[in-house]
Amino acid sequence: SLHAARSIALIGAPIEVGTSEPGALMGPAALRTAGLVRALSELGHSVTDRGDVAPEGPAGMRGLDGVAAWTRALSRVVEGALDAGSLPLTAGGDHSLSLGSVDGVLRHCARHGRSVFVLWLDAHADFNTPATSPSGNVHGMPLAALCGEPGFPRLFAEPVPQPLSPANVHLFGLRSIDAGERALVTTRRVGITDMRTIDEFGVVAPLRRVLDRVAGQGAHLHVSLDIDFLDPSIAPGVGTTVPGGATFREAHLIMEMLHDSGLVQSLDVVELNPFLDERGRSARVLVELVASLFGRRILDRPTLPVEAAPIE
Ligand code: 6HN
Ligand code: MN
Ligand code: MN
Ligand code: MN
Repeated sequence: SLHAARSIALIGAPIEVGTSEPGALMGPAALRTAGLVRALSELGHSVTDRGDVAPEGPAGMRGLDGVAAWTRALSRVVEGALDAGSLPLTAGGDHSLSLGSVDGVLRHCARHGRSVFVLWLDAHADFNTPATSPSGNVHGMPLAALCGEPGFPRLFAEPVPQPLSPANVHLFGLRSIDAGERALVTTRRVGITDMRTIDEFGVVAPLRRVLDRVAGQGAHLHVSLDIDFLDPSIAPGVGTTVPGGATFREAHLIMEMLHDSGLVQSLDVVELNPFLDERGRSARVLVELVASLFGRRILDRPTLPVEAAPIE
């Protein structure tokens, strides 16, 4: 393949205290059953399954206190994986797990004087605060907390040395946003490619712009893939389906472009709810997409320029 073999640390995060829909805690198990480790190993990567992380402190609490216990544990494991030269792949679990994974990335990168860029593939903005959230569910809030918005109780073990800059967050696939978070992402100047933009321009041009920016900054690229980014017709196993999502082809091409960029240094795969799935379809789609992000391709050659395309 185009890029060197990686050392990948698979980190299970069976967290569902950030959502009101039970079942996401089965996500890591379903991704393993769908062959995640095998798919990545077959591509030549060295994959270490670190098993499931356990929350630090009293478990089982819903809401922000319960999420804080997971955040601390996950941050430590993700930071440790990066320190060891591995690429952390955090498998959820609801999207509140990104508080921990991105916090670990921020701490690692702060020590290396490196900026962090987050690509958020999601139907939602996940930029609510406790004050704006219509549901109170923490999985709708991680980006606001990571960007240092006020109104959160203490979630992180220590204050983040370098909070995430909203200008270094890009929401891709957005099609459902609450009034309060819409105001917030606008004033904070968060980057956004919504579904309308994708309908008008496709995924290639907007994504290339984002990747050029990341490369220009020399930033660490963290990708957070919420399964509801995909259209529910191909991935029904999620509690927060929104019609009009990315097709398999669009998502697949995004993964191939991310791979070819060589920029991705950490990944979350979140919100898979196997209890709501149909015969493992959604878990299998996610494994397909992750394999493409890590170098699976149809032919072992780069895409040819149009004028060089083979003809019968
Ligand atoms: N997710 N905006 C809604 C809320 O409750 O704050 C939905 C959040 C969904 C969160 O999909 O990760
Ligand atoms: Mn590093
Ligand atoms: Mn999300
Ligand atoms: Mn979502």
